[in-house]
Amino acid sequence: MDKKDIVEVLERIGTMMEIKGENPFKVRAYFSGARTLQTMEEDLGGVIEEGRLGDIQGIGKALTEKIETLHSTGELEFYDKLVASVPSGLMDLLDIPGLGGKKIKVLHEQLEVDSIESLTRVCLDGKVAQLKGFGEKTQEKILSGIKNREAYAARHLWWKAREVADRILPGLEDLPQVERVEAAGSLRRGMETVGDLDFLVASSEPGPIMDWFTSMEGIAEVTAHGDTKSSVRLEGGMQADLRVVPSEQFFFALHHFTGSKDHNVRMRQKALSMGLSLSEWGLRPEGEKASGRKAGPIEAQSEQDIFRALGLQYVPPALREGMGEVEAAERNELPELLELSDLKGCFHNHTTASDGRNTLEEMAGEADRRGWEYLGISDHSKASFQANGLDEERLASQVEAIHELNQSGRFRVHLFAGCEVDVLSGGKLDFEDEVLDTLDYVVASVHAGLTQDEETMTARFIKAIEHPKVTMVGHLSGRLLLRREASKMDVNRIIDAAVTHGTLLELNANPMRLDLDWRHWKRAAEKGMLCCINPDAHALHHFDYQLAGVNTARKGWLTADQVLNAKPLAEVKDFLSR
Ligand code: DGT
Ligand code: CA
Ligand code: CA
Ligand code: ZN
Repeated sequence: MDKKDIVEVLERIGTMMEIKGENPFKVRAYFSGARTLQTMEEDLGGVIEEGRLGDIQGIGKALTEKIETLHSTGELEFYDKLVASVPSGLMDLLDIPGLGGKKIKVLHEQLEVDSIESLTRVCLDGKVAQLKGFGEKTQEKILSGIKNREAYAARHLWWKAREVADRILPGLEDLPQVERVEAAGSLRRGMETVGDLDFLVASSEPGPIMDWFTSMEGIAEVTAHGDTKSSVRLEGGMQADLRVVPSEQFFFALHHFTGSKDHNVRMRQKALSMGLSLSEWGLRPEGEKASGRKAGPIEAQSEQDIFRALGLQYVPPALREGMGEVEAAERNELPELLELSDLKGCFHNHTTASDGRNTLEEMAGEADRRGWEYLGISDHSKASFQANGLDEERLASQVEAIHELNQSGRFRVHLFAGCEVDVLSGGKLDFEDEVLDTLDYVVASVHAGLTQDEETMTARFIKAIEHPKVTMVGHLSGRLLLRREASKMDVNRIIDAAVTHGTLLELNANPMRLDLDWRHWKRAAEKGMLCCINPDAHALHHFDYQLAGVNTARKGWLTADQVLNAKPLAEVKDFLSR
């Protein structure tokens, strides 16, 4: 078992012991052990091999044995027994924000709560509000948490959906009967969350394809098995549809099942205005079937052919949201969208100095490997103590280390010294101006007090935006897709303030954030705001998130010249020194 999974097991042990009301010191030992392990820089396997695990502060004898057992065998009897002794419905309650082991224990003991259903009931009866340490507000929060959980369960992060689709697509491609295959729907459009997967195949022999699809690995349930259409539910809850069409229909069907519905409606209107009828089966003169006239259907060897037949510029899937793309395509005014290869670096990244998993040197090496021209390092500031935020002294030594690395010529990439500075609750920054003046740039982010009212939150961000040292705001809305709603704020006023003060808003590319949301970017960029796409990397492989960020930027109609980190180093240096 690897370190990440062991950390999770230790945390679950701590929570289950809390629910069972065990000695708080023992409980704490598991949580702090998990945290110690998580932030440990050395390789766990090596430390165990050298018998040094027990020497690490925060990992006692009992924990050492358990970690070693988990590492070597992937199992732990103690854990299995604990799992068996706690009702499984109680562990589901952990998905609800604000509920931890302690509160769950009280709910279980005093109100006999043992599942989401029974919790809903006692909340609706007003019994939770009367418990000591809960109150009306907590009860309301629990109820809205339950509601969100239901809504969230039906959708999946784009990143996850893509991983699943990428496992299924090669299997379909390998079938001899398959002529073409594509994943359509919201996945192809790059939506931040995906309801179900929509596979489309061109073939004249659908039978074996249906059989393969409904018996492939990882299926929990076959919900439909037809001649040309099947649906399955995969382990983990995701649903997938597969349709097989004759190859002459393929691109019409691909366009139709890529959607969105709103886009399709506009396209059909456009076709009708030309006396044509567009559907998943084809494009033909309107009323052809009814009248039996033989004008013949229009052929498409690609989606481009369909748009061309309607006198339209090609609309990339990212833009097919019914937000004016058909009208823009009529006028030949679609933008040339940003591409992943346009990016030349990024600015919001963490190292082991705060809560990242890799050192400054490792991050620089990875940036080199990816051929980036520059890399900004922005570890947390001191107010983010839970993320091991830097104080003035540690920040100063990191800045020095960055300058030395740049001078040493060890890496091709140019490092920018920055910081992700907390915006405190009144809008003040976590560092004084003298400290900020030593940095190349500043990312200002909110990490605490996310539930302030709209006016307070808006004013808080605007104050940070007005600060001359703030280069950009990090993950503005604070949302965690499918887990936490965006904070309340007036985004339009914040965008206006950012434009006025020449401050950027980041597009945080973490697949759980994708924040600022793509729906705002077209308007923001039209007002003259620059975007900056950042992976918020806490490990080397998080640089991959830039792909999700670029998808989101494309959905926001952004072009390369509207994105700071698509600019070459010299221009970026110039920009930052202004
Ligand atoms: P999702 O799965 O909720 O993330 O969103 P989509 O867009 O993948 O929607 P889905 O899977 O229901 O259907 C795939 C596409 O098929 C959709 O984007 C457009 C097309 N489509 C499905 N049902 C209809 C419909 O009733 N009318 C129209 N115009 N198009 C439809
Ligand atoms: Ca879908
Ligand atoms: Ca579907
Ligand atoms: Zn961050």
